[in-house]
Amino acid sequence: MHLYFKPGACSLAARIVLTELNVPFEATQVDTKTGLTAAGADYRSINPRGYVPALVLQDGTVITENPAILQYIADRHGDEAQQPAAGTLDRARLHEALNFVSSELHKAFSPYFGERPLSQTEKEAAEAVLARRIGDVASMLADGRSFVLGETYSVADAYLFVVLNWARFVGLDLSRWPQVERYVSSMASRPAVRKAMADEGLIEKAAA
Ligand SMILES: N[C@@H](CCC(=O)N[C@@H](CS)C(=O)NCC(=O)O)C(=O)O
Repeated sequence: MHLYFKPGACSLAARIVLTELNVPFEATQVDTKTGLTAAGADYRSINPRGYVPALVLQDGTVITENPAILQYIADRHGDEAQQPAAGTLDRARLHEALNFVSSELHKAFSPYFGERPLSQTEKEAAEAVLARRIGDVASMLADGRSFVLGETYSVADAYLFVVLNWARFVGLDLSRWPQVERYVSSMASRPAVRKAMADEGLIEKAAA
């Protein structure tokens, strides 16, 4: 498998899942601004939409879109705990969470990652939307659950963690939502998460 990524971007979720499941993979960094891979190849010939992640299978088949990539990896390499069986309520909950992260939470960060810095008014508007969505995460975690599905780690946690972790890059203090702050710091301490982040140069590599 081959993962196309940008350090710290949403593609980190797939790297976390591949690392958690000990799936061998190669990774190539993409500059989404120039549309070139680290080797100078045209990334749009892999994902015509130009954004990361893209997962390329052994036979050259390309999968894009985080929820599809994460579920594919877990279906092929995970156990039923990480990826509940199709038709179960837990599987519906997993879809619910992946779709929420993808279409609501992830997109609430989009204004911060545009071509130019936000004006004060735009910043306040973006922060109001983002705060509402992080509040939704806080409500989901309010019963004390450790993970999206309860006490069982799933691929939705990898994606949720990666997106929530952007809060510190945009200067949003998560201490307003103590359960969310606890969730992020607990996820950040998982060995696979640490390794994946170190492999993208986001944190120091652990001493061997
Ligand atoms: N719907 C896509 C969104 C992917 C996405 O937003 N990727 C961002 C990084 S988190 C990106 O590559 N942005 C660069 C660009 O759009 O040019 C998915 O879920 O995979």
